Amino acid sequence: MSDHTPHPAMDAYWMPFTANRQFKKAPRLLTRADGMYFTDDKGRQILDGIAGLWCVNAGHNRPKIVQAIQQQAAELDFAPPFQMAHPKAFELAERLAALTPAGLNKVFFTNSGSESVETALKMAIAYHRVRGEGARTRLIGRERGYHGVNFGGISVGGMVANRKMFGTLLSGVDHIRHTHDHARNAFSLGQPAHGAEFADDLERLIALHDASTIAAVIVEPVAGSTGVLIPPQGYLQRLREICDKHGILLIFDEVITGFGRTGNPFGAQTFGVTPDLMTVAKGLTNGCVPMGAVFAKQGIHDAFMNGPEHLIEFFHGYTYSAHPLACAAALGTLDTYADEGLLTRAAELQGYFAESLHALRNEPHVIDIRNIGLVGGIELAPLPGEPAKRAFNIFLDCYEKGLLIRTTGDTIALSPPLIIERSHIDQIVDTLRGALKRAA
Ligand code: PXG
Ligand code: PLP
Repeated sequence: MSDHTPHPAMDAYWMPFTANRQFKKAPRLLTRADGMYFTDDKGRQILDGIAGLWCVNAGHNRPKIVQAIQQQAAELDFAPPFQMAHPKAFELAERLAALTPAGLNKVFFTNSGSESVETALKMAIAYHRVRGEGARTRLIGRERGYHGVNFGGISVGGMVANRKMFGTLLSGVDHIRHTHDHARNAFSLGQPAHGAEFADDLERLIALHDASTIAAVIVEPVAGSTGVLIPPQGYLQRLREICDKHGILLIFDEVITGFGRTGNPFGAQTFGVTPDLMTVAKGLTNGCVPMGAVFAKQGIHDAFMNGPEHLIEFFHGYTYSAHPLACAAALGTLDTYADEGLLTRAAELQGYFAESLHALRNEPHVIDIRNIGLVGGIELAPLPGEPAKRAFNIFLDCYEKGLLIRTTGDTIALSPPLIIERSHIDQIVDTLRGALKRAA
């Protein structure tokens, strides 16, 4: 924790989703983390307002997770996951199946949210095929959706910057409209009242393509990366009903909403709608070791278990699926969540969090505030002709003042570790208030 950590050479590292040239002129380097705080290379404490990147749900440097990883590295560093296994993979799958909504009791491991999405999309198409409905190959995403950065994920995703540079993407993909309705829903507390009918847009695509060609619909219960869009009341129920009516699988991408973010273990439970497949990552290991997973309904899994027993049923998997270090980290994480009641803590704090955020509604530039559980979005009017710049300037200002937030376009996103106390919420809101007042 020295205040003179030298800057390393910065030429070689091509940074992901980063303004590389700007960053390297004024680097922001984190060197340690504990609880709710990072320490930067100058020894300053930075309050973590976004759980790292929506993933460190139990806060940083948690003893049970650290010890689990250390012990695992010395005991079994790697075990091949194809035609072989290690005990913790099974233990973790059982523990997870006990947390998921009823019916989602099969667990397939990956190494990230992006890989979970590819896995779920492939499972959906293959499921229909093994049942003799091989014409169901179309995938339906949603405008303003984020499903990671691999080709399947950006194809069903709906963020233009993530798509436009990469050619024609997957064929046979279409999108329902997004759920954002600023005119009717601005400054809603929790779930907006208007917009259940946006789900009916799926009927439009079914009328165009015919249900017999559609494998699955994938949506985030709460759209995170695109600026914290909360599902209107009744919207997810309606989507579920339409999928059921037409034999289409419903996939919830819970990479952000999973592991306590909305006040229950999963968003599916908060919103009372159970998908057929569910993708997770991030909070699964508290961000400590990369890991993702897909939860599948029993019937989806069972549909594959038909041919001769010596044959592989699903031709898919990763070298690092169920990696021992990741399994150990996940078990330590689930223990920590359970010990401290973290998977429902957002439900206890959401009232105070919402009230505190909404108190910013009359500050300069604020045009909307959105919240659910311990996730919040504050949308700003853009600087004329310079979209995203005002929010980015506020991000830089907050960092100077010791607070890490995230911005997407002109929306500020907050998703603090679930160990947060009211005093930290006050610090976040006070820092933001100052930055909004100073902002051009
Ligand atoms: N699905 C969803 C819903 C996500 O939020 C992914 C898939 C991809 O996960 P990986 O582990 O491959 O990154 C995500 C990831 C942001 C931001 O700025 C959000 C994510 C990742 C990076 C930045 O909001 N979410
Ligand atoms: N590329 C090559 C040449 C490989 O041999 C492999 C895996 O064996 C992969 C890519 C995929 O790597 P992973 O299983 O880590 O996703």
